Amino acid sequence: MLSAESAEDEQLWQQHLDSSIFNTGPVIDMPVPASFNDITQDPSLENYIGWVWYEKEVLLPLRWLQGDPAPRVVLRFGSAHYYSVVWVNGVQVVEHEGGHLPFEADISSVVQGSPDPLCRITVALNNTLTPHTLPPGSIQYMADKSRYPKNYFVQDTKFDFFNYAGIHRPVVLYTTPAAYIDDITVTTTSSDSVARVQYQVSVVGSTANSLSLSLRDQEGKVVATGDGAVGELKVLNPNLWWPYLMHENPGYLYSLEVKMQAQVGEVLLEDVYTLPLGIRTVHVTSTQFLINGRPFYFHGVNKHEDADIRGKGLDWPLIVKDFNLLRWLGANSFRTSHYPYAEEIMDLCDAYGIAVIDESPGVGIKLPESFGNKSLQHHLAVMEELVRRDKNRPSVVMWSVANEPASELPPAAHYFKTVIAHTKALDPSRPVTFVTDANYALDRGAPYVDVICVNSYFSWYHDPGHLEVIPLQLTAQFDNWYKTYQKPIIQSEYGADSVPGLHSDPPMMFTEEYQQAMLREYHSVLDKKRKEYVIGELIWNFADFMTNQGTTRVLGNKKGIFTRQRQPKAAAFVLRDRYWKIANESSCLPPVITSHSFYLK
Ligand code: GCB
Repeated sequence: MLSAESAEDEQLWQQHLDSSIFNTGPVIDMPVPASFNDITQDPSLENYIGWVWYEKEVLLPLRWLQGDPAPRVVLRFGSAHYYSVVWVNGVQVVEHEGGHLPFEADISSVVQGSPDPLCRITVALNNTLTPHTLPPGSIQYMADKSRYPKNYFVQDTKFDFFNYAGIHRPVVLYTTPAAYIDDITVTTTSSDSVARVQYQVSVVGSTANSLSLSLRDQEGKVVATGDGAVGELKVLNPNLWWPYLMHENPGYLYSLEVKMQAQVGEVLLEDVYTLPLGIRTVHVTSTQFLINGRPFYFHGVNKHEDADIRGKGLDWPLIVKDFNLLRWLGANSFRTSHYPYAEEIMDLCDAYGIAVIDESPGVGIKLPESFGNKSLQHHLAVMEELVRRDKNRPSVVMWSVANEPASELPPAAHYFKTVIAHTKALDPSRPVTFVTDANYALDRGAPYVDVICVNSYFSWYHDPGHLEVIPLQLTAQFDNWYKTYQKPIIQSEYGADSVPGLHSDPPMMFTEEYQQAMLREYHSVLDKKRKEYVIGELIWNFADFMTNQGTTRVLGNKKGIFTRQRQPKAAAFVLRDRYWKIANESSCLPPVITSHSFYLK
């Protein structure tokens, strides 16, 4: 990887493309996937803002380059932060705005033109955020020469996590036939003894094609078949997809095998795609969230993609550890605060039955310019990418379009009305929310959402140190929102920082005891309100995470109930007792099971 001074340096750009970047300047080894920030000892790379370049040479199998018709060769990025331009053998193949979501390029014409199987992939990434990106940001130039060096600038953002950048998720090369299955959409409905799976398949590269579908259960038995691009499969006595702790066999997934045959010239092409499929329904009433017709209470967490060294880079051991911790905790859900998580994480949510509130990267939308048409159009495009990626996932039970925007600004009403309506049009099968700060008494997004998600930090940012105000203030918060909108409410964030190993009794801020005491105060109110219209509680945060440096952050945000290295703080045990207790009360499993034996089962 090599960093360039500025995008204007066209000569340098051309040199990077004409031959390997090894010929153009100093280059360092950079792992993929990973954030580049914490890989070296160089503080200027840690806080680097601007262009970085990656290069990789690969040898393609010869059979990818030949044939009549030759296969379609695709280069796919799981995500890269934030603005990416990609070249293959010096030819630009794709550009993409925004991190957290995949993008790909058909590179067939580039690689098949040359007899040489060597393929040089060059990527230029820029992590600069503007008022129109998601998340938004702005560059502040410090012109005062008596206080700052020449050309000094900082990236200003209004969100509370370190702005890691790099190629964060796997990059793969794959092939399809020249005619291929481009997209599948499924939705499911069910009654007690029969489920219906509506499907829609789109094929690219041929109009003369036939499609056949078969649905297999976990034993491999075919339980329904269909054909054509649009249709319905009927499943008798279905095994429904249930969230973790709501059923003894949560996360039941069928496999939908879609087979396409297409005549292209003289050749019959075949493409097969297998989609994991969960059968479940989601409904919202004025007081409840129903999964498969049963009331569902979110007892879960907010997370971040964040870890030592790799930053936001995908890390399988960490992912699996986190799911083990979630299940240890008795958590049945999480919110992908504050951006879409890796597909690998979402796959495990589907398989383990962890319900997900799938959040867009609409975090820190605070500047007035960020509510204009340019930003709005980008937000709509990002929702399209997110829905296209995650629409078939049973674990995704709700979309969240944003976190704590400055919704007190007048243009916020039109902005969020449009984003929410667009999301509902893209996916009428799921509720949509928008996460608000409890202080925004006048919330311009709330009239359009299905569920109110509210964040509050009583006794922390407000009345710091005064745990005794929580019952009154939290009760008022719930009553006010419910009275105004008559919609179910999730406490989508609450929390307190604790530095592991710091103790005091009586509890004082930043100690483990204070974090525990704050939880207990919140829980006493939540226990009353969950009998009425509160449908969930998500702790802020699952684990400590890195932020920008600041006077309120001690090596990052310490509101985790686990440390950044995934060791439990005292609060984790409070939450664990509570979540197992709630699970045992509300589950359809026999009520005799105690939390511990339930866990060991
Ligand atoms: C919030 C934000 C979250 C922060 C958290 C905090 O309201 O949604 O991103 O990290 O508060 O700890 O300040």
